[in-house]
Amino acid sequence: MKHHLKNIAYTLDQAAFLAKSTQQISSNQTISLTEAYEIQATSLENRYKRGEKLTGYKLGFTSKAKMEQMGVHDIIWGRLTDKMAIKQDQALSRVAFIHPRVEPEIAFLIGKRIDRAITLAESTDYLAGVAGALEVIDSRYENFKFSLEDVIADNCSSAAYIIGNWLAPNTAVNDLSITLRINGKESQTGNSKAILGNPLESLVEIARILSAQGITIEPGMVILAGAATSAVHIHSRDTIEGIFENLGNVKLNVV
Ligand code: OOG
Ligand code: MG
Repeated sequence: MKHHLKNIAYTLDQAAFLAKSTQQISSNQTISLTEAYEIQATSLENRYKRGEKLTGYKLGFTSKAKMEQMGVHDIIWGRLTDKMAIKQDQALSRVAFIHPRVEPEIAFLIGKRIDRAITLAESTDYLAGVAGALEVIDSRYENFKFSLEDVIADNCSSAAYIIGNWLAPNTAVNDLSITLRINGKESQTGNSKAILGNPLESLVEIARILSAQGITIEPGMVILAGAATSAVHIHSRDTIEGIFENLGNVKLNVV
């Protein structure tokens, strides 16, 4: 790997580790999409060296609301680790992040190894569960501003996630209303069909993208389908609730 790409990977990892923002890559150099994903993979190596384990994958910009909020119009994918996983009843520490935002997500628990492209019809055969979830994103770039390549290199702003109770794999996930409530007040509302027309399409997409690169999705891994609504800034002492029709609620307290 080219030396300058390795340096960017290290800089982004340190920005996340120290919760200190860094300059956009695109403000002074051009990188390709392939290089952006190479930076992401290399940056994650630093986390693995600190003992973190890969727990799954997330998709980004799978809904119009997200694309329009961030001005990026292509599907992206990133990696999740066990350090990002927050257990139910565990609080989120505001100071561990730069300028965190929260968004409601649909989560899939993989039950059967995926090593090829799959169809929508067979997608649920690969699941062990489905759940409502909250994702905390925290761009490592100043002012949360980035190009498509920037955000991919930055592991798609992945920062933390919390998953509600897992339900049976055949539980309906499409056409469900989703509400994000902050401190008891409705902040965002959406519908899960805003995610590629059906959140299960996110599973189809990630299977297609990763299998083409020889990356397998293993049983026990989590897939986040991408938010159906805009993301909202988090402050200390916030109480955040994701309310998912058919899937239940997910609560997160910020300290
Ligand atoms: C990038 C991550 C996008 C989603 O659900 O669309 C994402 C960002 O908005 O900073 O997680
Ligand atoms: Mg997301």
